[in-house]
Amino acid sequence: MVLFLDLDYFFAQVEEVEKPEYRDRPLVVCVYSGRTESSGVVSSANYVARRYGVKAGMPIRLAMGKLPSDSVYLPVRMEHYLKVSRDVMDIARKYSAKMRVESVDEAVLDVTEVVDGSFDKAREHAAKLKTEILERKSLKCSVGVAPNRVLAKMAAEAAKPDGLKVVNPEEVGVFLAGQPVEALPGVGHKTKSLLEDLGVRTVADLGRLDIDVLENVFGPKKARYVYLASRGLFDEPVQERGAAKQVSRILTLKRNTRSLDEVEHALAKALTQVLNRLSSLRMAATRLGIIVITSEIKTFTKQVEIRPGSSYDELMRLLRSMLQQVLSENPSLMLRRLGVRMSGLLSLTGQSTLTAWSEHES
Ligand code: TTP
Ligand code: MG
Ligand code: MG
Repeated sequence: MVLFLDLDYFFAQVEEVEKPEYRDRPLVVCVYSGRTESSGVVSSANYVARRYGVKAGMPIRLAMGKLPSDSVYLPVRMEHYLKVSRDVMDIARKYSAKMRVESVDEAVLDVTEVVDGSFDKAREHAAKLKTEILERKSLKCSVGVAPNRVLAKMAAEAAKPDGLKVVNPEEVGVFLAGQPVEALPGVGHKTKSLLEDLGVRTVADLGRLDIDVLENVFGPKKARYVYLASRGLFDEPVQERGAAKQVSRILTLKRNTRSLDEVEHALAKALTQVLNRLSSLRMAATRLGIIVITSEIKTFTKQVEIRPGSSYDELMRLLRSMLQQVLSENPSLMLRRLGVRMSGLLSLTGQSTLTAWSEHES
């Protein structure tokens, strides 16, 4: 039995909690690229801003066009969010020793043993976790409890904001049937449109397809996943990550490009995920690298030495400059995938944190 935790509008909520004067106004946290005053993308939007159609990944300028004039725009404070994230994860860890930090604001916990397999007890357990996070960090989150990880994540998503949803084994069929395919974790735009070509719109439609049909379109690995997940059967154990020598994340771009502006969001997202992983491992890196995979599936990499605990902005600057170098050395290269790798890892023991490092060193 799995409990899935996801903080609500995480970065924006942290800002809202710490700056109560902004409460009830549309608030967006932005990754500014520095190119012009308003170039960059939205990283997180509170629910008031979302009512105007603003969401993560949107260019800041587009968001400004949608939002009223009293809206609040704040720059990301990544080190701070990572610290808050660690505090939340430390609270969550008390609710099961079998826990995995999935992202800066998500954790999965196998709670089977802690609640003796009882979904009623699991609901109480989850409610306690929500209360403790609210009391100690003033943060709201949404929690899903279900027989496996995929279902628990979907339950948490369905419970947003500030919700708690338990899907017990008898309810799985009904819960899944009503959902659109894109509610399944791992089903993005591309998968969704391939499924549409097969006449599939809902998870229930998907649950009627044979695995061979899926294999023809997606290959065996993804086919197996969507086949099982749509039936509520995809299951894998929750495991803590082992010792890491390097941490990397590679993302596929929406389309092939040479434009730095167009890849800014992917770069920021990959860096965020890498920093979050390092932070949850309590590690700091001494090398930063960029991984470029071209439209012809050639790979180029570059790396630089960094000061452990370098700021997010500094790291973004270095990544942009390495990318610029790769582009100017290869004038005909088109970017297809982009990745960030941090290596030369040092363990941050005891109470020291990334923030403590950077404060100490600067
Ligand atoms: P999410 O959990 O996807 O989003 P959220 O917490 O802002 O909103 P929700 O209530 O729907 O959970 O992501 C967690 C944080 O990761 C988010 O606050 C900011 C960051 N992030 C980005 O920087 N860019 C992105 O495209 C996304 C999706 C998230
Ligand atoms: Mg969230
Ligand atoms: Mg999340």
